[in-house]
Amino acid sequence: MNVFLLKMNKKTLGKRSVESLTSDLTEEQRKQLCGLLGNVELTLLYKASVHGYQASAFHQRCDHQGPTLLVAYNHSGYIFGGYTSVDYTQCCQQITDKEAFLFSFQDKEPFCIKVKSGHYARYDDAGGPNFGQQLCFCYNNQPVVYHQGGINAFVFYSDTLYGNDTDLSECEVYKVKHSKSIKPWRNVLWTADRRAQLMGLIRNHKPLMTSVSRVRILMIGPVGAGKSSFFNSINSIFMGRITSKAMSGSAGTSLTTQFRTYPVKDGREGKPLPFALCDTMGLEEQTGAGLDIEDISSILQGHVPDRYKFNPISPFQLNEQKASRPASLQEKIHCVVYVIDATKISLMSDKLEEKLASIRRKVNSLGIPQMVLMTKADEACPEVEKDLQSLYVSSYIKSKVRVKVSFKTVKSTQENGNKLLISFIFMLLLVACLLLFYDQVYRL
Ligand SMILES: Nc1nc2c(ncn2[C@@H]2O[C@H](COP(=O)(O)OP(=O)(O)OP(=O)(O)O)[C@@H](O)[C@H]2O)c(=O)[nH]1
Ligand SMILES: [Mg+2]
Repeated sequence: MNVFLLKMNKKTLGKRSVESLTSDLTEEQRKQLCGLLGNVELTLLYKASVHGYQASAFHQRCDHQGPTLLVAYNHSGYIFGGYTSVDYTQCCQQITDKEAFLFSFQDKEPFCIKVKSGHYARYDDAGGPNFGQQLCFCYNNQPVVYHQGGINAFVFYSDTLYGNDTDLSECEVYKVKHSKSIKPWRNVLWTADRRAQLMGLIRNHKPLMTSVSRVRILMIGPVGAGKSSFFNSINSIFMGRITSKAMSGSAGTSLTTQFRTYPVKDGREGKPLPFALCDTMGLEEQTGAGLDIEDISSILQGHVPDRYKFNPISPFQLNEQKASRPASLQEKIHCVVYVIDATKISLMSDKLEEKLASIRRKVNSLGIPQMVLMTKADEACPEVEKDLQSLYVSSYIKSKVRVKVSFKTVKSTQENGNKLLISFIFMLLLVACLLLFYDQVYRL
């Protein structure tokens, strides 16, 4: 394992100042964890294998240190823990901390579970560190983690968080220092002028081929990834008010059961814009469930009519009359967008990845341009949730932008209309612009 050295803080650690502690995190893992926190530096304060698993050893090094990140390791290869922005002081009180979160990863990138309201994020006493009094590290001064019910400040399952393996091989606590100089990894001009300019570009866009009056953009993605919400967001922007024409929400299986082609108008009485978003049923990992690959093939070739009800057991059948004539260029799909939930990227099953790969092969074979739209960046990264404009500053989000096809980040709307902030309107426009210009990059 690659290791890196972190110097102990001389002032706070008194006699032990000559010692240097070695973190068990690889450089890559450290970067990923820093990404969850924005632009920060981590300094290792406490390492249980060196200082002992006793609560007193933990408090001696970690009290009054400001924000800290606890990182635990178990024998099943899970690296998990939590962040708190509030000092440990042994005040014997419940701690409210809206910024607290739990995280976990095993090989892939970390996922993050934010505290529900912030209340009861920790109980601060002379015992070992705990989150919500639900997840207690170094419980009873032993190398174990203990999960107890009761206060549900965090919603998590012990199998996904640490594979139900309660024995710790290490426990570390880092001081988290927020750095002021933040350099974005993508430059975006967050101004109203720029937004108006982008909207103008969309309104005046002319597809390259005269036989095509509007670009048909197909959204494909796992159940609940945010396909329908993305359309609602784009539609809301141009209608100038919150709309929820496409049904969206959370359910075990796809809420969208019909193929829908949604044209977008420039305001209530406005003229149709030169694009339409096509919404599909969500993908599921099992065969015979969710959107079928054969259905996608028929959609791409322009055979599937609007409002066709998907049947995962029996894919779309073209009637003989229609089969005899190929669909026109206007009816075909001109661009495919894979809608992927940022919070689930690292949890995506191999089967679902395989399904996506075979869809990509099909889309490639038809020469249709494709891109990935990453949703729920706010849920994936606490920094982005606090301030959407930090999207292109977040190294965590950057680490997710690594797919082979062009990967564009976006925050789409939630049912809660008042969250339609100027900043994410801006991002949606940016993405919409990119989608529209694909047909100029690749001929239709
Ligand atoms: N926080 C957050 N929530 C989102 C975002 N995009 C979508 N959601 C929420 O995610 C849930 C699922 O969104 P949908 O738009 O219904 O997802 P879908 O891909 O159409 O799902 P199916 O049709 O069921 O396959 C809804 O509750 C949305 O409000 C986002 O960017 N951030
Ligand atoms: Mg949907």
